[in-house]
Amino acid sequence: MKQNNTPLNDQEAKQKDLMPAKSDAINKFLTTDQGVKINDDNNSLKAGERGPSLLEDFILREKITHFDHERIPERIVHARGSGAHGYFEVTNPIPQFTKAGFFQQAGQKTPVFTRFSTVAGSRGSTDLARDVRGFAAKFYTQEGIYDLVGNNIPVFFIQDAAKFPDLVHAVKPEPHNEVPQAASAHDTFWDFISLMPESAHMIMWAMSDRAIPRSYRMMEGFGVHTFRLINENHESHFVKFHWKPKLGTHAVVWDEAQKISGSDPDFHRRDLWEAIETGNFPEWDLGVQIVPEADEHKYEFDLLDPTKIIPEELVPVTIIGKMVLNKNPDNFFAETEQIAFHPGHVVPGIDFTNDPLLQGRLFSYTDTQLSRLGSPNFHEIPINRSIAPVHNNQRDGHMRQEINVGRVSYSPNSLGGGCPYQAKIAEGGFASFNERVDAHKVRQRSESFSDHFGQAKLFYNSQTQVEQDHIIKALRFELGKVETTAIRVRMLGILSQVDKTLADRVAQGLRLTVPVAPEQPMNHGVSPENLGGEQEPKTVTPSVEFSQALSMINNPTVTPTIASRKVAIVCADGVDEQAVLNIKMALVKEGAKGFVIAPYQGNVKTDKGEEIAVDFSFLTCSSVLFDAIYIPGGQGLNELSQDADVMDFLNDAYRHCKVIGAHVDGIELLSGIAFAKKTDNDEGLVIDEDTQNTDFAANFIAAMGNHRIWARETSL
Ligand code: HDD
Repeated sequence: MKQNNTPLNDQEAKQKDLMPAKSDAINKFLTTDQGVKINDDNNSLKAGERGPSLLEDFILREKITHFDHERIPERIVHARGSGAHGYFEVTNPIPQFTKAGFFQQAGQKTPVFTRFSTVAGSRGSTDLARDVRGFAAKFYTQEGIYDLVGNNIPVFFIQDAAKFPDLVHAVKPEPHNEVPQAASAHDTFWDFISLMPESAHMIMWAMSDRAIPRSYRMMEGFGVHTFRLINENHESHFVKFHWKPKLGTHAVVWDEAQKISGSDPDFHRRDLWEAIETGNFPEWDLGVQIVPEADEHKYEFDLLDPTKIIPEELVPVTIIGKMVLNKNPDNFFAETEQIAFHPGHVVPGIDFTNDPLLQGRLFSYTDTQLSRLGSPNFHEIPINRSIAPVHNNQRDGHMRQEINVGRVSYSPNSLGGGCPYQAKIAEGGFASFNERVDAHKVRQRSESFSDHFGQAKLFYNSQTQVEQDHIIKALRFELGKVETTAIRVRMLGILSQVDKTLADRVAQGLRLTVPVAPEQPMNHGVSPENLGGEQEPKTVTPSVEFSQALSMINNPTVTPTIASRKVAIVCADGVDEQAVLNIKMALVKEGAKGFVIAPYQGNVKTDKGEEIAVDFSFLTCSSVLFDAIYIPGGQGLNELSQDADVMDFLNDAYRHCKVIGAHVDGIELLSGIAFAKKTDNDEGLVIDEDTQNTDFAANFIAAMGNHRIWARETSL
């Protein structure tokens, strides 16, 4: 700001190298919350310039009071997250299954806000924790708010909401010392899991690379529970929802995830933000698996059991629409933090099943919004407002925004002409599916929920060798951090019921022996003698033994693309200028971007005596933040070969199976890295014979399209 407190004009801002700020305060006076213009925001009101501050200073008091109350309780789970605005567009209407208005016509668009999250960590925790990712979409439909509050994993740890507080207490930092943050690798989590065989299927997913995504934009999403679709004839079909990312489903590797957590804990948040700012709008197809009501009992698993998937081999996924996220929030707190999701926010045409996990959620989410947002009026916060008109007799309460007029706030009434009045079903009134329920009141789990290992096996068997190795390593890591040997052993007992070799290989890493007879208690944390209404666990052989869709590597669902991927161009003074320009241009054409990395910030001098701006130095970034590396030729290579940071940079990129493009002279540089001797026949090492070699960029880009060179791992 200038001395006289007037804003900088564009010219002055440019001279000062300032980005023009996006703000609703441009050319506006600073005021108090009551709209009074402030003349001095830097000095409190004092009795004399060296005297005490005066209580009378309403400006100071207002500012500090507001500041003191800036935080609201973070979400008890899913505290860490990021979101964006966009739209959902119908591509394949399904009126035969649902009367929901926003699924009726091809081309029809509905605004959405979608928030992605981790589960266990606090609001400020790292994005790259090994964890399930939340995938929650709010649809602002013409018939009211619809929330699809799912995860990036299609099953859950537990079958009944009664166990949710226990699960969350177990995974959160331990209560005595609040350690560890955003990590399941500790005793209380594995103690609980080892006593809950129903979590075996979910554990396979959570220990797989699904739990360390490359980007929110490269994750699948799932509604998890079986829901119902209801059509105009009040007929019900069961439905499972799937989000399929346009960019494919990709992950990082665990060593990389841990290093990203240090280099850029905001990696996923930044990635989503930057992609949208640069016009690389993330996109997902929405798919449904539909099961007719008559087929409710057709499968060897129960549709109401949230620890089970419906294999795509049994019921294919039909794509019905797409979601595009094309606008970042203007204000993180107002939108991303205050958004209130609820699986109970449904519109006519969508309904619940009796999944006992879902039923518990239907209570929990309103309750949690009351505690987080502090008032039953949370629906009036702009990000939560329905675009369908809201009229009812709910009144008052903390922070009420609506000024309801008139004297009538009750029903039935005659003074208000009976308004607002109920809508008939034909007028769009919501009516629950009239499922027949005729039963005893019991605390019991259905016998059909008792197979805990069949689908865990299916998942494990559907993984490629590399993916199975990653699951084994993850389990060795997690159980290796567990201090109590009895918990490790009990967990090996669980794993042995999924797959003997899996259990043996985990055990080898822990120097333990897999117990011959897995320890009981074995069902829902209840010992056999206390089973009461519980059912003994049983193992069912799945009708599908291998499912292509469950593997990320086996299942390249999309045409390979490098759009929005980042390439580090490793440079130093004397670098081949033409090579840098060539690769940058080739990457831009594919929607990707090259970044110049050098031993120093500022610029590098090229072989032609020009200067190229440096994006990051080896100090301010590391190769885990990039998808691929390019080493151009030139004099700079000598300097680079002397630098230990450069060697670490390349070593990591190589170990993390990233594509490395190098000028022939740059290969020398690679001879310094640990695994260089293994580089023969490596499809991820793309050699640039000379700067005129036009094939190089095409080959480099084609190799990058495969995401990672997994063959390197099996040969390490
Ligand atoms: Fe939950 C938040 C997803 C089971 C209770 N949950 C929350 C969010 C997601 C999920 C994505 C974050 C929404 C956002 O971005 O604001 N939760 C799930 C899934 C579950 C699940 C897919 C199982 C299939 N959750 C679950 C159970 C309970 C809860 C069984 C309680 C009985 N979940 C909550 C909550 C949260 C929440 C305490 C915390 C903050 C919030 O709701 O708004 O109510």
